[in-house]
Formats: sequence, structure tokens, C-alpha cells
Amino acid sequence: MTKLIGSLTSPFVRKVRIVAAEKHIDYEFIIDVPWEATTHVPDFNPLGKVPVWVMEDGRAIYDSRVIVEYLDHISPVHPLIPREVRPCLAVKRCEALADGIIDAAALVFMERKRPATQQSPEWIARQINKVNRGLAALATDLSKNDWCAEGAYTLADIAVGCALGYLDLRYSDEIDWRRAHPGLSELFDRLMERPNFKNTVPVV
Ligand code: GSF
Repeated sequence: MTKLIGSLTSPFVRKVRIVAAEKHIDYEFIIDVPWEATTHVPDFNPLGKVPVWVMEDGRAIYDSRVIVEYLDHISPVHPLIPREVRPCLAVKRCEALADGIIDAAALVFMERKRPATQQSPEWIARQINKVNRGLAALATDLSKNDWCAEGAYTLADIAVGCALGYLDLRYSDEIDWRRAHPGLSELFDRLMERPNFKNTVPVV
């Protein structure tokens, strides 16, 4: 059986879990936290990062963007990435913004785990600026629409929902994205009504 290797807090793993569920693709979920000494993630992904998708023949694919594209391709159920080039770009650009927000936020989380004297306030500020600019761009793209791209629920919404959920997990008392961007707040509420979002809320 195919396997997904990942942790319960990773927003990138969550994106893959939601896409697989939307596409009705079965897999075995192997929980592995890449930061723990006992991790086997580097045996599957030389970068030591999750998510990793292990196919029937044992071949492993990563990262999350490659995996979700593969999953959308192998199951005809509920297409999440448009086939036409321009709509496809709109969805993927949105995914890139959402993933970039997570990357910047995760860098701050890790920087703050270092001893206080070794932390760089400039580096942290640079990353937080990326998060805030990314959120503003997503809110502009969304505008008054119900969904992020192409007037329909796509991978773009899944990626954005995972990024917003990650900010809630790690920055709930620091980044008030709901107040700054009411449109994103409404989008997130709409997404959280979906069972696949509810069933994958990060667990610490
Ligand atoms: C990012 C994966 C990632 O940063 C993707 O799959 O889209 N571009 C990649 N994964 C983190 C966990 S998390 O922050 O979601 C990870 O595995 N970090 C371990 C490490 O050693 O960096």
C-alpha cells in the first residue's frame, strides 16, 4: 500500500492529507517527526523533510507540491488543479504564496528555539514581513470572492487554509490575520466546515 510519511503538526503534510482525502486516495499514514533522533525520514528523502509519499513500488516522492500534483493526476475524482495553463498558474501561484508564508513562519519558530543571545531580531523581522506581505497578497487575490482562484474550491484554497491553520497553531497571540484580513477569515471559516479540514487540525 502507498504510504504518507509525516507529522501531525506539519502544514505541508496537512495539505497532502486533505488533497488525498478530496481525491479519495487511500494510503497508510506513517507518523514520523523529522526533528526526532529516531526519525527514518532521511532514508526516504535526503532533505530530511516531510511530507514524503511512498508509492506501491517503494519509490518516494517529495515535496508537498510534487505530491499533490501527482495525486491530482492519478485520480479523476474532484480535480483540484486546472489543466488549462493560465488557471493552473493562478492556483499554483496561490499555493506558492501560502507555502512561502509557512516557510517564513517556520523559520521564525525555529530561530526562537535557539538561545536568546544567538537569535537575530533582524532575521525574525525579515521573515515576519514576508508573512504579512504574503497574507496581504492572498487577501488581495481573494478580494470578495468565495474561493482563492478560478471561482471554485481548488488546491489554492487547501494550501491557504493550511497556512492560516499553521499561523493559528504557532502565532495565535502574535499575528492577528483575522482582524487584518476579514476575507481570509471568512474563507478559513468556510474551509473549516469541510470534514477534511476538521479531521486534520494540527495536534501538538
Ligand atoms: C517543505 C517541507 C518542510 O519544510 C514541502 O514539502 O512543500 N517545501 C517542502 N517540512 C518541515 C516540517 S513543517 O515545517 O511542515 C520539515 O520536515 N522540516 C524538517 C527539517 O529538517 O527541515
